[in-house]
Amino acid sequence: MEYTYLKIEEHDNIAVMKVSAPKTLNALNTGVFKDMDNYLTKFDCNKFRVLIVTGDGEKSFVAGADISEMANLSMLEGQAFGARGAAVFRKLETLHVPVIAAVNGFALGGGCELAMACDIRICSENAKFGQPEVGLGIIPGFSGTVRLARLVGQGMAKQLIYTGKVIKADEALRIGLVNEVVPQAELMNRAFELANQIAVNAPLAVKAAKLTINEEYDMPADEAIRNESVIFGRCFSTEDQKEGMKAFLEKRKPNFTGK
Ligand code: CO8
Repeated sequence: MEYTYLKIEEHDNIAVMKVSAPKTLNALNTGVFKDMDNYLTKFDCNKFRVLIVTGDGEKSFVAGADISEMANLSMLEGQAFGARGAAVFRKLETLHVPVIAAVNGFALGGGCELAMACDIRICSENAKFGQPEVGLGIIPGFSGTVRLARLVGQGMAKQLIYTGKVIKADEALRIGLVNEVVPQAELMNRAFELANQIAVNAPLAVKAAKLTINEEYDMPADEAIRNESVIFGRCFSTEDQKEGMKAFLEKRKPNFTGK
């Protein structure tokens, strides 16, 4: 399928989804969401074990929602636009394989929200993060108020959202918004290195770990602990569990098939 606003690369079992809207520093418009939704809907989680999300070019990951598209929205249109973006980001967050954001520049507003919907965030030294929405008369609308507070704590999230301040990569690392900062030239190599470290593991176990961690976030501790036991038990019905443990005992590398 051809996409207007995405560049897709597929390497063996790792896929790369690059947001590409060069005239607006990869800002998120209706077309970007349509392309993302289509790609994620048809994404083959049996074939690919990791998805990497990045932005086209060296300057910007995603510079937010497209301000020219939002400028004249009515209240109901604003709600619909926010809900559309939030639904696509939720689809990414709940995709059955891990998603790595390789943040290669500006990650502002909807760009920061896109990165936060990914499982793991790494960034280049020139990356900048922020939720500048209140300076435009709106609030984060693609679940930024939800995910930023969960990632960095309410106090820091409130400070960032109320001030709209843009922070550099080292500050994003300090507050836990990103896991690693690397030189720009190394960013995609590092993303692939991480993706490969994930891809060698049992795909059903990785998927189960992702869904379990996501699900348990909102559960009371006792329920979460019970939930983990049930999903842990289910792993013993997979061929990959048999293969993983057999390979260990036979002192060889496992050959996981995702069954
Ligand atoms: N939307 C539309 N166009 C944009 C955007 C954007 N978010 N960001 C950049 N552009 C355009 C610029 O207008 C410019 O276009 P042109 O060449 O036609 O003038 C081009 O991209 C290049 O940008 P600049 O010349 O401004 O480049 P600089 O290097 O000088 O500055 C910045 C880069 C700092 C990233 C600057 O462009 C900027 O501040 N951009 C806006 C960042 C921002 O405020 N993002 C948040 C938007 S709000 C949001 O994301 C809300 C999400 C929730 C929505 C809920 C729905 C209701």
